[in-house]
Amino acid sequence: MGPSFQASREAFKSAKRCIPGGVNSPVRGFGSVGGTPLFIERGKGSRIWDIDGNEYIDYVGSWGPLILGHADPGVLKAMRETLKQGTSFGAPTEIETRLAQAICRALPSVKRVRMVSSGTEATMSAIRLARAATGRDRVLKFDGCYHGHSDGLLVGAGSGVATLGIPGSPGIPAAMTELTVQAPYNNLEAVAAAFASWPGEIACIIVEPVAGNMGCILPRPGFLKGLRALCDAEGALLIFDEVMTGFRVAAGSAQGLYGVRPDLTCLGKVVGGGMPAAAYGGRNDLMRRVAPAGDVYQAGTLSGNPVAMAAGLATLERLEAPGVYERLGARAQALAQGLQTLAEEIGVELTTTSVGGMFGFSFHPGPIDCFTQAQENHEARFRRFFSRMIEGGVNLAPSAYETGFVSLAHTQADIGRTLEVARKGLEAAARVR
Ligand code: KE4
Repeated sequence: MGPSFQASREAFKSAKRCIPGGVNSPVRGFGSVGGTPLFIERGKGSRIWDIDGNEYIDYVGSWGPLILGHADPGVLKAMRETLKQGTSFGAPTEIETRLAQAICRALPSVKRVRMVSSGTEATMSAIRLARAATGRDRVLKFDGCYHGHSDGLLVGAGSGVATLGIPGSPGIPAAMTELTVQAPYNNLEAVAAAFASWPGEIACIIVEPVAGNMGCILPRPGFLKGLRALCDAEGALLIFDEVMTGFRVAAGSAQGLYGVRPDLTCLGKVVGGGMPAAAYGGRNDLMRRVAPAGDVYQAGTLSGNPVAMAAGLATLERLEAPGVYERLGARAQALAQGLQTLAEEIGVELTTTSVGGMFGFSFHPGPIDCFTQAQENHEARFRRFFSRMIEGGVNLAPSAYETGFVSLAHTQADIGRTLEVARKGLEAAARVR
C-alpha cells in the first residue's frame, strides 16, 4: 500500500478556492506531472515531511536556497537573535552592510551590491541599470533561460513557463517583448548575428552561466568567454544571472568557476538562506548610478530586511569553511553518475549533469546543449519516474525543466537510498514507450 496523500488533497482543494491554482508559484502546482502537490508540514536537514506524515529526501531545497539543509540550527539561531530586536525598520541596519561585505568578499567583480527581495527584482533592476549606462534599449537573453517574471524577460523563458508550455505570457505589451532579442544557449554565432542585426542597440546580454531552468545545461567550453569578448567588442554589458548558481556551484560562484568576469551579477536563493532576499551588484562605475547615489531608480520596502540578512549571512559564513564545495560536488556527482549507471544497466535513455551542488537529468539520449534539444526529452517517462520517486520517499522538482539541489545535510546514505528508489523509478520509466 503506497503512501496516502489525502490531507494534501484536502488542503489543495481549500487552497484552490482562494489562491490561483492553489499555489503561490506555478511550478509548485504539479501541473506537468499530475497528481496533488505535496503540502509540507516541516523540514529538517535533508528531509521534509508532508501533512500526511510522509517523509522525503528533498532535492528541491526551496528551489536552491537551502544549501545547508532545512531548519539549519545556525541559521535559525541567527534569525532568532535578530528577531529579538524587531522585524523590519525601513532604515539602514549594520547587518545589511555585513551581508554586502560577504558578497563582495566572495565575488571580486562585485564592488558594490544592492539588496532586493527576489531574483526577479534583481534581474529587472540590473537590466534597467544596463540600459541607463549604455543608453541602449535592447536586451539579449537565451531561449530556455529564466530570469524571473518581469515583462521583457518572459520571452522564450524556461522554468515554470516551459513546464506549463505557456507561449510567453498574455498581458505583456509587444512594445516590451520587441526589445528582447533571443538566441539559442551555447550558440556564439547566433549572438554575433544578433549584434550584427542590431548594431549599437543591445544594452546587455543576460545569461545563466549554468542554465538551470531547462534542466541543468552546462556552458560549452568557450561559450561564456565568447560572450565576454562579444560584449567588449560591441560595447554591451554582460550580466550573469547567478540567482541559482551564486554560492551554489563554487565559493566564487559560476564566475569564479569559469573564470569570466561579468559587469553585473544577479544573486538570490542562497544569499537569502531561505528568506526573501536577493541582490544585484558589480562594477563601481555602474553601481554608482543606482539611486540615491545616482539617477537610476530602484527601491523596496523590505529590501535588506534584517531577519533575511541574518539568514543569508549565517549561510554564507558557513559556506566559507574549507571543503564545503568539494562535499557538495561529490554528493551531486555521486547522484548524477549513479542515475546514469542505473539507466545504462536498465536500458533507458537518460542524460545527467552535475556542477557543484546542483544536478540535472533528462530522459533524452543527449547531448543537450540548448532549449530545443532539452524540449525533446521524453516527458511521459519523466512523469512516471517522478511519481515513483515520490512514492519511494524522494522529492524532486515537479518539472522536467528544473534542476536538483543537494545540501551539506545530504549524506552518502541519502544518495544510496535515493539510487535504490531510482532503480524502480527508472525501470517503470523504461516501460513507457
Ligand atoms: P525569484 O523572483 O523567483 O526569486 O527569482 C527568479 C529567478 C531568476 N533567475 C534565475 C536563474 C532563477 O532560477 C530564478 C527563479 N528560479 C525558479 C526555479 N527555477 C524559482 C521557483 C519558482 O518560480 O517557484
